[in-house]
Amino acid sequence: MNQTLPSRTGGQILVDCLKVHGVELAFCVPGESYLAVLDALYDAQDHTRLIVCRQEGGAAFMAEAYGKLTGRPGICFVTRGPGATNASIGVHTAYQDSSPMILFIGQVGGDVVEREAFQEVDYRRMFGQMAKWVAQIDRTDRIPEYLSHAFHLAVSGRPGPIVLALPEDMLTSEAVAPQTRRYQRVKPHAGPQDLAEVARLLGSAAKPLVIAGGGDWTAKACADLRAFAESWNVPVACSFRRQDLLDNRHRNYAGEVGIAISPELKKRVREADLILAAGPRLGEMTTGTYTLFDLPRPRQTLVHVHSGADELGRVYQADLLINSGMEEFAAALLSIAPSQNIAWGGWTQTLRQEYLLSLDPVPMPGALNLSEVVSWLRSRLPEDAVITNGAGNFSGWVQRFYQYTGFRTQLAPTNGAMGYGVPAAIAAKIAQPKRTVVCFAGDGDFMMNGQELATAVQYGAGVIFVVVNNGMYGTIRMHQEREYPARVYGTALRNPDFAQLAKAYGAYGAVVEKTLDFAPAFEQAVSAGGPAVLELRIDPDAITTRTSLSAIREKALQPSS
Ligand SMILES: Cc1ncc(C[n+]2csc(CCOP(=O)(O)OP(=O)(O)O)c2C)c(N)n1
Ligand SMILES: [Mg+2]
Repeated sequence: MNQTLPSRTGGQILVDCLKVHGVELAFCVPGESYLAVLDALYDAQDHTRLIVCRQEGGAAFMAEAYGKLTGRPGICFVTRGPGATNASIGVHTAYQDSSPMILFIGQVGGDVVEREAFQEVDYRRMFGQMAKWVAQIDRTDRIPEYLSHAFHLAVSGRPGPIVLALPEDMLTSEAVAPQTRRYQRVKPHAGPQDLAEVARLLGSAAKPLVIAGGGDWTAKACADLRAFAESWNVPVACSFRRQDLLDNRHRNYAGEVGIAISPELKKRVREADLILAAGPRLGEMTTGTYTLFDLPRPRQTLVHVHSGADELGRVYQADLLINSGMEEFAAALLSIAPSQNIAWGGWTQTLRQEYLLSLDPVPMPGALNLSEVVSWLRSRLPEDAVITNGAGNFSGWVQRFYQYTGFRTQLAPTNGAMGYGVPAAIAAKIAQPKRTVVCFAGDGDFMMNGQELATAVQYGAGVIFVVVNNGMYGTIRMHQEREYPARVYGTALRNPDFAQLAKAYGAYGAVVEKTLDFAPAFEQAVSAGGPAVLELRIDPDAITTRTSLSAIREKALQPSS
Protein backbone atom coordinates (compact mmCIF):
# COMPACT_ATOMS: atom_id res chain seq x y z
CA MET A 1 0.00 0.00 0.00
CA ASN A 2 2.89 2.32 0.89
CA GLN A 3 4.09 2.38 -2.71
CA THR A 4 1.00 4.35 -3.69
CA LEU A 5 1.69 7.09 -1.09
CA PRO A 6 3.79 10.04 -2.19
CA SER A 7 7.13 10.72 -0.61
CA ARG A 8 7.02 13.93 1.47
CA THR A 9 9.49 15.94 3.51
CA GLY A 10 9.38 15.70 7.29
CA GLY A 11 7.99 19.24 7.38
CA GLN A 12 5.15 18.28 5.04
CA ILE A 13 4.36 15.08 6.90
CA LEU A 14 4.20 16.98 10.18
CA VAL A 15 1.93 19.70 8.82
CA ASP A 16 -0.34 17.09 7.22
CA CYS A 17 -0.61 15.54 10.69
CA LEU A 18 -1.72 18.91 12.10
CA LYS A 19 -4.55 18.84 9.58
CA VAL A 20 -5.53 15.30 10.50
CA HIS A 21 -5.68 16.30 14.18
CA GLY A 22 -7.77 19.38 13.42
CA VAL A 23 -5.23 22.07 14.30
CA GLU A 24 -6.69 25.43 13.27
CA LEU A 25 -4.15 27.71 14.98
CA ALA A 26 -0.45 27.47 15.75
CA PHE A 27 1.73 30.02 17.54
CA CYS A 28 5.41 30.50 16.78
CA VAL A 29 8.59 32.48 16.78
CA PRO A 30 10.46 31.34 13.68
CA GLY A 31 13.92 29.76 13.63
CA GLU A 32 16.16 28.42 10.90
CA SER A 33 16.03 25.05 12.64
CA TYR A 34 12.50 24.34 11.44
CA LEU A 35 12.30 26.15 8.10
CA ALA A 36 10.97 22.96 6.50
CA VAL A 37 7.90 23.15 8.78
CA LEU A 38 7.36 26.83 8.00
CA ASP A 39 7.57 26.02 4.32
CA ALA A 40 4.96 23.30 4.66
CA LEU A 41 2.73 25.65 6.68
CA TYR A 42 2.92 28.07 3.75
CA ASP A 43 0.90 25.57 1.72
CA ALA A 44 -1.46 24.75 4.60
CA GLN A 45 -2.91 28.17 5.35
CA ASP A 46 -6.44 27.02 4.58
CA HIS A 47 -6.47 24.66 7.57
CA THR A 48 -3.78 25.85 9.99
CA ARG A 49 -3.33 29.54 10.65
CA LEU A 50 0.10 30.55 11.91
CA ILE A 51 0.36 33.36 14.45
CA VAL A 52 3.86 34.80 14.66
CA CYS A 53 4.77 36.20 18.07
CA ARG A 54 7.55 38.40 19.47
CA GLN A 55 8.98 36.20 22.21
CA GLU A 56 8.70 32.46 22.72
CA GLY A 57 7.38 33.03 26.25
CA GLY A 58 4.45 34.87 24.66
CA ALA A 59 3.97 32.20 21.99
CA ALA A 60 4.02 29.36 24.53
CA PHE A 61 1.56 31.17 26.80
CA MET A 62 -0.73 31.69 23.80
CA ALA A 63 -0.62 27.99 23.01
CA GLU A 64 -1.26 27.11 26.65
CA ALA A 65 -4.18 29.54 26.85
CA TYR A 66 -5.62 28.14 23.61
CA GLY A 67 -5.42 24.65 25.13
CA LYS A 68 -7.08 25.84 28.32
CA LEU A 69 -9.82 27.67 26.42
CA THR A 70 -10.70 24.98 23.90
CA GLY A 71 -9.59 21.69 25.46
CA ARG A 72 -7.69 20.97 22.24
CA PRO A 73 -3.88 20.91 22.33
CA GLY A 74 -2.38 24.38 21.88
CA ILE A 75 0.39 24.22 19.30
CA CYS A 76 3.63 26.15 19.55
CA PHE A 77 6.72 26.08 17.33
CA VAL A 78 10.02 27.49 18.56
CA THR A 79 13.64 27.20 17.67
CA ARG A 80 16.30 25.26 19.58
CA GLY A 81 18.28 26.44 22.63
CA PRO A 82 17.30 30.07 23.27
CA GLY A 83 13.85 29.63 21.70
CA ALA A 84 13.12 26.55 23.78
CA THR A 85 14.40 28.10 27.01
CA ASN A 86 12.18 31.15 26.44
CA ALA A 87 9.19 28.90 25.79
CA SER A 88 9.69 26.83 28.93
CA ILE A 89 7.45 29.08 31.07
CA GLY A 90 4.46 28.07 28.94
CA VAL A 91 5.30 24.39 29.36
CA HIS A 92 5.54 24.75 33.14
CA THR A 93 2.22 26.58 33.16
CA ALA A 94 0.55 23.90 31.03
CA TYR A 95 1.90 21.26 33.39
CA GLN A 96 0.67 22.85 36.62
CA ASP A 97 -2.58 23.98 34.98
CA SER A 98 -3.19 20.60 33.31
CA SER A 99 -3.67 22.25 29.90
CA PRO A 100 -3.21 20.29 26.69
CA MET A 101 -0.33 21.68 24.66
CA ILE A 102 2.35 20.51 22.24
CA LEU A 103 5.63 22.39 21.97
CA PHE A 104 7.62 21.61 18.83
CA ILE A 105 11.28 22.57 18.95
CA GLY A 106 13.59 22.74 15.95
CA GLN A 107 16.65 20.68 16.89
CA VAL A 108 20.21 20.40 15.61
CA GLY A 109 20.70 17.81 12.90
CA GLY A 110 21.77 14.24 13.52
CA ASP A 111 25.06 15.02 11.76
CA VAL A 112 26.22 17.26 14.64
CA VAL A 113 24.22 16.05 17.62
CA GLU A 114 25.99 15.51 20.99
CA ARG A 115 28.84 17.88 20.08
CA GLU A 116 27.22 20.78 21.96
CA ALA A 117 26.46 22.06 18.52
CA PHE A 118 25.11 25.58 18.02
CA GLN A 119 22.16 26.02 20.41
CA GLU A 120 22.05 22.31 21.17
CA VAL A 121 20.09 21.15 24.22
CA ASP A 122 18.89 17.69 25.22
CA TYR A 123 15.19 18.45 25.69
CA ARG A 124 14.46 15.20 27.46
CA ARG A 125 16.64 16.32 30.32
CA MET A 126 15.62 19.97 30.12
CA PHE A 127 11.87 19.43 30.17
CA GLY A 128 11.88 16.10 32.00
CA GLN A 129 9.97 17.24 35.07
CA MET A 130 7.53 19.65 33.46
CA ALA A 131 6.07 17.76 30.53
CA LYS A 132 3.98 14.61 30.24
CA TRP A 133 6.27 13.34 27.50
CA VAL A 134 9.43 14.67 25.91
CA ALA A 135 10.76 13.00 22.79
CA GLN A 136 12.82 13.59 19.72
CA ILE A 137 11.60 12.35 16.36
CA ASP A 138 14.64 10.85 14.68
CA ARG A 139 12.91 9.13 11.76
CA THR A 140 10.89 11.02 9.17
CA ASP A 141 8.63 8.05 8.47
CA ARG A 142 7.56 7.85 12.14
CA ILE A 143 6.33 11.46 12.46
CA PRO A 144 2.63 10.45 12.28
CA GLU A 145 3.11 7.89 15.04
CA TYR A 146 4.83 10.42 17.35
CA LEU A 147 2.20 13.07 16.67
CA SER A 148 -0.67 10.68 17.26
CA HIS A 149 0.85 9.71 20.62
CA ALA A 150 1.48 13.37 21.48
CA PHE A 151 -2.12 14.43 20.75
CA HIS A 152 -3.61 11.50 22.65
CA LEU A 153 -1.37 12.05 25.63
CA ALA A 154 -1.89 15.82 25.78
CA VAL A 155 -5.67 15.48 26.27
CA SER A 156 -6.04 12.10 27.97
CA GLY A 157 -5.97 11.35 31.69
CA ARG A 158 -4.71 14.51 33.38
CA PRO A 159 -4.13 16.82 30.39
CA GLY A 160 -0.74 18.47 30.00
CA PRO A 161 2.13 19.54 27.78
CA ILE A 162 4.15 17.42 25.36
CA VAL A 163 7.52 18.47 23.97
CA LEU A 164 8.73 17.13 20.62
CA ALA A 165 12.19 17.96 19.26
CA LEU A 166 12.56 17.98 15.49
CA PRO A 167 16.11 17.48 14.16
CA GLU A 168 16.66 19.69 11.14
CA ASP A 169 17.82 16.90 8.82
CA MET A 170 14.86 14.75 9.85
CA LEU A 171 12.54 17.58 8.72
CA THR A 172 14.20 18.03 5.32
CA SER A 173 14.49 14.29 4.56
CA GLU A 174 11.76 12.63 2.54
CA ALA A 175 9.85 9.52 3.46
CA VAL A 176 6.68 7.62 2.80
CA ALA A 177 4.61 7.78 5.97
CA PRO A 178 1.07 6.44 6.24
CA GLN A 179 -1.29 8.74 8.13
CA THR A 180 -2.92 7.96 11.46
CA ARG A 181 -6.51 8.76 12.47
CA ARG A 182 -7.50 11.85 14.42
CA TYR A 183 -6.77 11.54 18.14
CA GLN A 184 -9.46 10.80 20.71
CA ARG A 185 -9.84 11.78 24.36
CA VAL A 186 -9.32 8.78 26.59
CA LYS A 187 -10.59 9.14 30.16
CA PRO A 188 -11.17 6.90 33.12
CA HIS A 189 -14.76 6.61 34.41
CA ALA A 190 -16.23 6.38 37.87
CA GLY A 191 -17.84 2.98 38.48
CA PRO A 192 -21.41 2.42 39.77
CA GLN A 193 -20.02 1.50 43.22
CA ASP A 194 -18.16 4.81 43.36
CA LEU A 195 -21.38 6.66 42.64
CA ALA A 196 -23.33 4.64 45.17
CA GLU A 197 -20.69 5.51 47.76
CA VAL A 198 -20.84 9.21 46.88
CA ALA A 199 -24.62 9.07 47.32
CA ARG A 200 -24.27 7.27 50.65
CA LEU A 201 -21.69 9.75 51.98
CA LEU A 202 -23.78 12.69 50.85
CA GLY A 203 -26.83 11.10 52.41
CA SER A 204 -25.15 10.98 55.81
CA ALA A 205 -23.59 14.46 55.60
CA ALA A 206 -24.89 17.57 57.33
CA LYS A 207 -22.57 20.20 55.85
CA PRO A 208 -21.24 19.05 52.48
CA LEU A 209 -19.13 21.25 50.25
CA VAL A 210 -18.02 20.67 46.66
CA ILE A 211 -14.64 22.10 45.68
CA ALA A 212 -14.40 22.08 41.90
CA GLY A 213 -11.04 22.61 40.29
CA GLY A 214 -8.27 21.26 38.12
CA GLY A 215 -7.84 21.28 34.40
CA ASP A 216 -10.01 18.59 32.89
CA TRP A 217 -13.31 20.44 32.58
CA THR A 218 -15.50 21.05 29.56
CA ALA A 219 -18.64 23.13 29.07
CA LYS A 220 -20.71 19.94 29.33
CA ALA A 221 -18.97 18.89 32.54
CA CYS A 222 -19.72 22.32 34.02
CA ALA A 223 -23.38 22.10 32.96
CA ASP A 224 -23.67 18.68 34.62
CA LEU A 225 -21.95 19.95 37.78
CA ARG A 226 -24.48 22.72 37.91
CA ALA A 227 -27.38 20.30 37.54
CA PHE A 228 -25.91 18.11 40.30
CA ALA A 229 -25.49 21.15 42.57
CA GLU A 230 -29.12 22.02 41.97
CA SER A 231 -30.51 18.54 42.54
CA TRP A 232 -28.60 18.07 45.82
CA ASN A 233 -28.58 21.78 46.69
CA VAL A 234 -24.91 21.57 47.70
CA PRO A 235 -22.68 24.65 47.91
CA VAL A 236 -19.92 24.69 45.28
CA ALA A 237 -16.64 26.51 45.79
CA CYS A 238 -13.94 26.67 43.12
CA SER A 239 -10.20 26.27 43.48
CA PHE A 240 -7.54 28.90 42.75
CA ARG A 241 -8.08 30.46 39.31
CA ARG A 242 -10.79 27.95 38.46
CA GLN A 243 -13.62 30.24 39.50
CA ASP A 244 -15.36 29.81 36.16
CA LEU A 245 -16.45 26.20 36.72
CA LEU A 246 -19.82 27.36 38.06
CA ASP A 247 -21.54 30.62 37.20
CA ASN A 248 -20.73 32.83 40.17
CA ARG A 249 -24.26 34.25 40.02
CA HIS A 250 -25.71 30.80 40.66
CA ARG A 251 -27.32 30.36 44.06
CA ASN A 252 -25.04 27.42 44.90
CA TYR A 253 -21.76 29.21 44.16
CA ALA A 254 -19.89 29.79 47.43
CA GLY A 255 -16.60 31.46 46.43
CA GLU A 256 -12.97 30.67 45.81
CA VAL A 257 -10.82 28.28 47.80
CA GLY A 258 -7.53 29.79 46.69
CA ILE A 259 -4.75 32.05 47.81
CA ALA A 260 -7.20 34.83 48.70
CA ILE A 261 -9.94 32.68 50.25
CA SER A 262 -12.28 34.80 52.34
CA PRO A 263 -12.01 34.32 56.11
CA GLU A 264 -15.68 33.27 56.14
CA LEU A 265 -15.25 30.57 53.51
CA LYS A 266 -12.09 29.34 55.22
CA LYS A 267 -14.11 28.84 58.38
CA ARG A 268 -16.85 27.02 56.46
CA VAL A 269 -14.39 24.66 54.78
CA ARG A 270 -13.11 23.72 58.21
CA GLU A 271 -16.65 23.34 59.49
CA ALA A 272 -17.82 21.15 56.60
CA ASP A 273 -18.23 17.45 57.28
CA LEU A 274 -17.93 16.26 53.69
CA ILE A 275 -15.66 17.65 51.00
CA LEU A 276 -16.29 16.49 47.47
CA ALA A 277 -13.09 17.63 45.73
CA ALA A 278 -14.05 17.35 42.07
CA GLY A 279 -10.91 17.83 40.01
CA PRO A 280 -8.45 19.89 42.10
CA ARG A 281 -5.09 18.39 42.95
CA LEU A 282 -5.51 19.52 46.57
CA GLY A 283 -2.21 21.30 46.13
CA GLU A 284 -0.66 24.17 48.00
CA MET A 285 -2.98 26.93 46.73
CA THR A 286 -6.20 25.00 47.35
CA THR A 287 -5.25 23.90 50.84
CA GLY A 288 -3.76 27.13 52.22
CA THR A 289 -0.29 25.56 52.06
CA TYR A 290 -1.61 22.31 53.49
CA THR A 291 -3.20 23.96 56.55
CA LEU A 292 -6.87 23.99 55.54
CA PHE A 293 -7.23 20.25 56.02
CA ASP A 294 -5.56 18.04 58.60
CA LEU A 295 -2.65 16.00 57.31
CA PRO A 296 -2.62 13.26 56.29
CA ARG A 297 -6.28 12.47 57.16
CA PRO A 298 -8.65 15.41 56.99
CA ARG A 299 -11.25 15.64 59.73
CA GLN A 300 -13.91 15.99 57.04
CA THR A 301 -14.99 13.00 55.03
CA LEU A 302 -13.07 13.48 51.81
CA VAL A 303 -14.01 12.30 48.35
CA HIS A 304 -11.21 13.10 45.93
CA VAL A 305 -11.87 12.87 42.22
CA HIS A 306 -9.08 13.46 39.73
CA SER A 307 -8.44 12.62 36.09
CA GLY A 308 -4.87 11.52 36.82
CA ALA A 309 -4.47 8.51 39.10
CA ASP A 310 -1.09 9.88 40.26
CA GLU A 311 -2.73 12.65 42.27
CA LEU A 312 -5.00 10.39 44.30
CA GLY A 313 -3.71 9.59 47.77
CA ARG A 314 -0.69 11.76 47.08
CA VAL A 315 -0.91 14.05 50.12
CA TYR A 316 -4.36 13.68 51.63
CA GLN A 317 -5.79 10.32 52.56
CA ALA A 318 -9.30 10.49 51.20
CA ASP A 319 -12.19 8.25 52.25
CA LEU A 320 -13.08 7.67 48.63
CA LEU A 321 -10.69 8.04 45.70
CA ILE A 322 -12.14 8.23 42.23
CA ASN A 323 -10.05 8.29 39.09
CA SER A 324 -12.26 9.87 36.44
CA GLY A 325 -12.33 12.45 33.70
CA MET A 326 -14.37 15.43 34.86
CA GLU A 327 -16.87 15.18 32.02
CA GLU A 328 -17.37 11.52 32.84
CA PHE A 329 -17.64 12.18 36.58
CA ALA A 330 -20.01 15.13 36.31
CA ALA A 331 -22.28 13.16 33.97
CA ALA A 332 -22.22 10.22 36.38
CA LEU A 333 -23.19 12.49 39.28
CA LEU A 334 -26.52 13.01 37.55
CA SER A 335 -27.29 9.32 38.04
CA ILE A 336 -27.60 9.79 41.80
CA ALA A 337 -30.44 11.67 43.42
CA PRO A 338 -31.15 12.54 47.04
CA SER A 339 -33.43 9.95 48.64
CA GLN A 340 -34.89 12.31 51.22
CA ASN A 341 -35.29 16.02 51.68
CA ILE A 342 -31.98 17.87 51.84
CA ALA A 343 -31.24 18.83 55.42
CA TRP A 344 -28.51 21.35 54.65
CA GLY A 345 -30.51 24.01 52.81
CA GLY A 346 -29.63 26.58 55.49
CA TRP A 347 -25.91 25.77 55.23
CA THR A 348 -25.91 26.27 51.47
CA GLN A 349 -27.76 29.54 51.88
CA THR A 350 -25.34 30.77 54.56
CA LEU A 351 -22.32 30.15 52.35
CA ARG A 352 -24.05 31.92 49.49
CA GLN A 353 -24.93 34.93 51.64
CA GLU A 354 -21.36 35.17 52.90
CA TYR A 355 -20.07 35.06 49.33
CA LEU A 356 -22.50 37.78 48.24
CA LEU A 357 -21.41 40.01 51.12
CA SER A 358 -17.76 39.61 50.09
CA LEU A 359 -18.70 41.19 46.74
CA ASP A 360 -19.58 44.55 48.26
CA PRO A 361 -17.01 47.12 47.16
CA VAL A 362 -14.46 47.96 49.84
CA PRO A 363 -12.61 51.21 50.55
CA MET A 364 -9.21 51.65 48.94
CA PRO A 365 -6.60 54.38 49.46
CA GLY A 366 -6.39 56.90 46.63
CA ALA A 367 -8.81 58.26 44.04
CA LEU A 368 -9.16 55.05 42.06
CA ASN A 369 -11.03 52.19 43.69
CA LEU A 370 -10.43 48.85 41.96
CA SER A 371 -13.29 47.10 43.74
CA GLU A 372 -15.66 49.62 42.20
CA VAL A 373 -14.02 49.36 38.78
CA VAL A 374 -14.36 45.57 38.77
CA SER A 375 -17.94 45.75 40.09
CA TRP A 376 -18.81 48.10 37.25
CA LEU A 377 -17.29 45.72 34.71
CA ARG A 378 -19.40 42.92 36.13
CA SER A 379 -22.56 44.56 34.89
CA ARG A 380 -20.99 46.07 31.76
CA LEU A 381 -19.32 43.06 30.17
CA PRO A 382 -21.25 40.64 27.97
CA GLU A 383 -22.19 37.24 29.38
CA ASP A 384 -19.41 35.36 27.58
CA ALA A 385 -16.55 37.85 28.16
CA VAL A 386 -13.16 36.33 28.91
CA ILE A 387 -11.05 37.79 31.72
CA THR A 388 -7.35 37.01 31.80
CA ASN A 389 -4.61 37.85 34.24
CA GLY A 390 -1.05 36.94 35.15
CA ALA A 391 0.32 37.14 38.68
CA GLY A 392 0.49 39.97 41.17
CA ASN A 393 -1.60 41.46 43.93
CA PHE A 394 -3.65 43.45 41.41
CA SER A 395 -5.33 40.16 40.45
CA GLY A 396 -6.82 39.93 43.95
CA TRP A 397 -9.40 42.61 43.11
CA VAL A 398 -10.43 40.84 39.92
CA GLN A 399 -10.70 37.45 41.55
CA ARG A 400 -12.70 38.77 44.47
CA PHE A 401 -15.05 41.25 42.80
CA TYR A 402 -15.61 39.84 39.31
CA GLN A 403 -18.33 37.25 38.83
CA TYR A 404 -17.20 34.72 36.27
CA THR A 405 -20.23 33.64 34.35
CA GLY A 406 -19.26 30.13 33.35
CA PHE A 407 -16.83 27.78 31.68
CA ARG A 408 -13.74 29.51 30.34
CA THR A 409 -14.63 33.03 31.16
CA GLN A 410 -11.39 33.02 33.17
CA LEU A 411 -7.89 32.39 31.83
CA ALA A 412 -5.31 32.64 34.60
CA PRO A 413 -2.28 30.58 35.57
CA THR A 414 -2.43 28.42 38.69
CA ASN A 415 1.37 28.32 38.71
CA GLY A 416 1.44 32.07 39.38
CA ALA A 417 3.31 32.90 36.19
CA MET A 418 3.67 36.64 35.66
CA GLY A 419 3.29 37.76 32.07
CA TYR A 420 0.46 35.32 31.31
CA GLY A 421 -2.50 37.65 30.94
CA VAL A 422 -1.37 39.57 27.85
CA PRO A 423 -0.62 36.60 25.55
CA ALA A 424 -3.53 34.56 26.96
CA ALA A 425 -5.93 37.37 26.08
CA ILE A 426 -4.53 37.70 22.57
CA ALA A 427 -4.84 33.95 21.98
CA ALA A 428 -8.43 33.99 23.26
CA LYS A 429 -9.38 36.89 21.02
CA ILE A 430 -7.77 35.32 17.95
CA ALA A 431 -9.37 31.93 18.64
CA GLN A 432 -12.83 33.32 19.51
CA PRO A 433 -12.99 36.80 17.99
CA LYS A 434 -16.65 37.44 18.82
CA ARG A 435 -16.02 37.37 22.56
CA THR A 436 -15.02 40.45 24.55
CA VAL A 437 -11.61 39.84 26.09
CA VAL A 438 -10.26 41.91 28.97
CA CYS A 439 -6.77 41.39 30.32
CA PHE A 440 -5.88 42.60 33.80
CA ALA A 441 -2.15 43.06 34.30
CA GLY A 442 0.08 44.62 36.92
CA ASP A 443 2.79 47.05 35.84
CA GLY A 444 5.40 44.36 36.48
CA ASP A 445 3.19 41.66 35.00
CA PHE A 446 2.41 43.63 31.83
CA MET A 447 6.06 44.32 31.08
CA MET A 448 6.91 40.63 31.10
CA ASN A 449 5.07 40.08 27.82
CA GLY A 450 4.04 43.59 26.77
CA GLN A 451 5.88 43.06 23.51
CA GLU A 452 2.97 40.88 22.39
CA LEU A 453 0.95 44.05 22.03
CA ALA A 454 2.62 44.09 18.62
CA THR A 455 1.09 40.67 17.94
CA ALA A 456 -2.34 41.96 19.00
CA VAL A 457 -1.97 44.89 16.60
CA GLN A 458 -0.63 42.70 13.79
CA TYR A 459 -3.63 40.36 13.95
CA GLY A 460 -6.21 42.96 14.93
CA ALA A 461 -6.94 41.27 18.25
CA GLY A 462 -9.08 43.88 20.01
CA VAL A 463 -8.24 43.00 23.58
CA ILE A 464 -8.68 45.59 26.31
CA PHE A 465 -5.59 45.54 28.52
CA VAL A 466 -6.10 47.07 31.95
CA VAL A 467 -2.69 47.80 33.46
CA VAL A 468 -2.85 48.33 37.21
CA ASN A 469 0.14 50.54 37.88
CA ASN A 470 1.42 50.92 41.43
CA GLY A 471 5.05 51.53 40.43
CA MET A 472 6.35 48.37 42.01
CA TYR A 473 6.44 44.63 42.22
CA GLY A 474 3.75 45.08 44.85
CA THR A 475 3.37 41.44 45.91
CA ILE A 476 7.03 41.16 46.73
CA ARG A 477 7.05 44.59 48.39
CA MET A 478 4.23 43.38 50.63
CA HIS A 479 6.18 40.31 51.73
CA GLN A 480 9.37 42.35 52.03
CA GLU A 481 7.85 44.96 54.32
CA ARG A 482 6.35 42.21 56.43
CA GLU A 483 9.45 40.03 56.69
CA TYR A 484 12.24 42.64 56.52
CA PRO A 485 10.76 45.87 57.89
CA ALA A 486 12.18 49.19 56.66
CA ARG A 487 14.54 47.49 54.20
CA VAL A 488 12.77 48.09 50.91
CA TYR A 489 15.04 46.99 48.08
CA GLY A 490 14.70 45.64 44.56
CA THR A 491 10.94 46.06 44.36
CA ALA A 492 10.45 49.62 43.01
CA LEU A 493 9.72 50.14 39.31
CA ARG A 494 10.12 53.17 37.11
CA ASN A 495 7.61 52.53 34.36
CA PRO A 496 7.07 53.79 30.86
CA ASP A 497 3.99 55.86 30.11
CA PHE A 498 1.77 52.89 29.25
CA ALA A 499 -0.72 54.91 27.21
CA GLN A 500 2.07 56.36 25.07
CA LEU A 501 3.63 52.94 24.77
CA ALA A 502 0.33 51.56 23.49
CA LYS A 503 0.11 54.33 20.92
CA ALA A 504 3.64 53.61 19.74
CA TYR A 505 2.51 50.05 19.05
CA GLY A 506 -0.49 51.32 17.08
CA ALA A 507 -3.00 50.53 19.83
CA TYR A 508 -5.37 52.81 21.74
CA GLY A 509 -4.03 54.13 25.03
CA ALA A 510 -5.41 56.17 27.92
CA VAL A 511 -4.65 56.84 31.56
CA VAL A 512 -7.28 56.53 34.30
CA GLU A 513 -6.69 58.12 37.69
CA LYS A 514 -10.17 58.27 39.23
CA THR A 515 -12.85 55.66 39.73
CA LEU A 516 -15.50 57.58 37.84
CA ASP A 517 -13.22 58.06 34.84
CA PHE A 518 -12.94 54.32 34.28
CA ALA A 519 -16.35 53.74 32.67
CA PRO A 520 -15.98 56.42 29.95
CA ALA A 521 -12.36 55.37 29.32
CA PHE A 522 -13.49 51.77 28.93
CA GLU A 523 -16.22 52.76 26.47
CA GLN A 524 -13.71 54.77 24.45
CA ALA A 525 -11.34 51.81 24.42
CA VAL A 526 -14.16 49.58 23.15
CA SER A 527 -15.16 52.00 20.44
CA ALA A 528 -11.53 52.38 19.33
CA GLY A 529 -12.16 48.90 17.91
CA GLY A 530 -8.70 47.38 18.21
CA PRO A 531 -6.29 46.55 21.00
CA ALA A 532 -6.43 49.14 23.77
CA VAL A 533 -4.43 49.80 26.92
CA LEU A 534 -5.93 51.53 29.93
CA GLU A 535 -3.33 52.43 32.52
CA LEU A 536 -4.93 52.59 35.98
CA ARG A 537 -2.72 54.63 38.29
CA ILE A 538 -3.47 53.41 41.78
CA ASP A 539 -2.25 54.48 45.19
CA PRO A 540 0.69 52.18 46.04
CA ASP A 541 -0.63 51.94 49.58
CA ALA A 542 -3.54 49.82 48.27
CA ILE A 543 -1.87 46.46 48.47
CA THR A 544 -4.72 43.92 48.83
CA THR A 545 -8.51 44.00 49.01
CA ARG A 546 -8.26 43.55 52.77
CA THR A 547 -5.27 45.58 53.96
CA SER A 548 -2.93 48.45 53.06
CA LEU A 549 0.83 48.59 52.79
CA SER A 550 1.00 51.14 55.59
CA ALA A 551 -0.97 48.83 57.89
CA ILE A 552 1.43 45.99 57.11
CA ARG A 553 4.39 48.31 57.66
CA GLU A 554 3.07 49.57 60.98
CA LYS A 555 2.47 46.08 62.24
CA ALA A 556 5.92 44.89 61.14
CA LEU A 557 7.63 47.84 62.81
CA GLN A 558 5.84 47.37 66.14
CA PRO A 559 8.34 46.32 68.76
CA SER A 560 7.63 42.70 69.63
CA SER A 561 6.56 42.37 73.22
C1 LIG B 1 7.59 34.95 35.96
C2 LIG B 1 7.53 35.35 37.38
N1 LIG B 1 8.56 36.03 37.92
C3 LIG B 1 8.52 36.43 39.22
C4 LIG B 1 7.45 36.13 39.99
C5 LIG B 1 7.41 36.57 41.47
N2 LIG B 1 6.39 37.58 41.63
C6 LIG B 1 5.14 37.28 42.01
S1 LIG B 1 4.13 38.60 42.04
C7 LIG B 1 5.39 39.64 41.61
C8 LIG B 1 5.15 41.11 41.47
C9 LIG B 1 4.02 41.44 40.55
O1 LIG B 1 4.09 42.81 40.27
P1 LIG B 1 2.95 43.55 39.48
O2 LIG B 1 2.62 42.82 38.25
O3 LIG B 1 3.33 44.95 39.32
O4 LIG B 1 1.69 43.36 40.43
P2 LIG B 1 1.44 43.98 41.89
O5 LIG B 1 1.78 42.89 42.86
O6 LIG B 1 2.27 45.20 42.03
O7 LIG B 1 -0.02 44.28 41.90
C10 LIG B 1 6.57 38.93 41.41
C11 LIG B 1 7.85 39.56 41.01
C12 LIG B 1 6.41 35.37 39.40
N3 LIG B 1 5.32 34.99 40.07
N4 LIG B 1 6.46 35.03 38.09
MG1 LIG C 1 2.74 46.54 40.47
